[in-house]
Amino acid sequence: MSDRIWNPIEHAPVEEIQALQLSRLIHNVYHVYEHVPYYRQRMDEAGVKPKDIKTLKDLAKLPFTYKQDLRDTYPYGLFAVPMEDVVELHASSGTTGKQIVAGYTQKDLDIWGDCAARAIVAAGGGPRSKVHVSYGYGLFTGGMGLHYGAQTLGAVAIPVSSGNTKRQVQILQDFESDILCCTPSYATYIGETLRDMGIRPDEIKLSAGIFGAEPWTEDSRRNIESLLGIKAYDIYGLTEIIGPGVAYECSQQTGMHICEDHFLPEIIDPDTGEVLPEGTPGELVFTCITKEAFPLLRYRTRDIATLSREKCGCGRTLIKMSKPRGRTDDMLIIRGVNVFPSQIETVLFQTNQTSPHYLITVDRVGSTDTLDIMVEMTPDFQFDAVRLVEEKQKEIETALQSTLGISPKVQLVSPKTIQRSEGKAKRVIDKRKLY
Ligand code: DLL
Repeated sequence: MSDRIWNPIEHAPVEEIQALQLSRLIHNVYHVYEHVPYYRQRMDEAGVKPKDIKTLKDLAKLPFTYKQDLRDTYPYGLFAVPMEDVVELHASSGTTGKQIVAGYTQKDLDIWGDCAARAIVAAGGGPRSKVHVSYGYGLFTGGMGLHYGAQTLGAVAIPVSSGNTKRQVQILQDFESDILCCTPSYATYIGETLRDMGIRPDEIKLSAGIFGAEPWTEDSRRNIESLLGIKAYDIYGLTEIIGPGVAYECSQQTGMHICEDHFLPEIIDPDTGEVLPEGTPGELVFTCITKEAFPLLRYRTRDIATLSREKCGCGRTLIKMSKPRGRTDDMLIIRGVNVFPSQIETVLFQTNQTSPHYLITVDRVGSTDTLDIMVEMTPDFQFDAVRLVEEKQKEIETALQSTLGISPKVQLVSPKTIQRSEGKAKRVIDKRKLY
């Protein structure tokens, strides 16, 4: 049986979607060329004019846009409409350098609301839902994005924002919210707080959660589902493209449908820039084909994923992306070996008596990289039995060594030692970058 959908485009034949994409792409390439001097110059340098874009394949002729381009034109240099048409700004801080500023016209906000509404409906929501939004409000796009989604649907948006976790639980109980939106790490924290407060999942009315803004594993999904007694759905997005709702998960929970009627996806080889065939992992690149204020062309996200047009059991025809495996810049290279934090998380979930809370520290001693992992244990773990502690440490080190191909040093710590996150979790300290 097909899922309920919000926008008929979600079920449209692929040819119809592609025809729409082409006409929108052509229109937006002209819009950008005519209104953004920076893009005009880049396209002129690349020897490509708007009239050269005749098919979807011609997209590959356009130059890429990099995060650095956004920094070089900070704050408004890539806006394609006069400031009087901009009605909202958002920004993402990032860890280094200037922040990225994104502008929206009213039409852009309407598109955003529509995309986020699709995500809420895909998670089983509708006009009667009460959507508890614990993503941060402010310049971060998480709060406002899901808020607009809920209101577009005619549902109730509850703008709780993040923080004050006991109060979150109280509001969940009293307001009888049925959909929770926050990062997966905050969902875990809220679930643990519920448990610590002695409240059973069936004592709250939540049925689903829409979690994204950071990578999370299938084990983490199962953990959140059991802590909160809900079905947990993934949602993807980035400030530069629109915010949450670029892609969202359906009942099948096997990847996220991209709102490709607004954002054209490509997968490229991050080293050569070559477009890769469907199913091959590579860097996700997006082109905005309907946005007015800040329409990026071929934006390099640095997220690693795959695309698939395989028929989806939910009935949607929109192309799917896999869960991003993490950003190319999240990948740690330790002693020449590529390591993603999610690989460490998977091992910890497979080990008894460990919690999903960990902190990775990478450093360099002499010319050798070191990898230290602090792992929080569950309350039933007996720290006073020295032999048990040593055995457990060894067990985790061996499992990590066989998964990662390098040997880490593991330190076990007692419950609640590692700071919980109310937004995007910070699980890695790379001291090598500080030297
Ligand atoms: O994180 C937008 C967002 C808010 C998405 C709420 C989903 C929910 P930024 O702060 O600009 O925007 O960060 C964007 O976060 O390039 C990915 O690396 C990562 N990311 C976002 N969603 C997911 C996800 C928001 N579902 C960056 N899985 C992106 C893995 C994600 N990584």
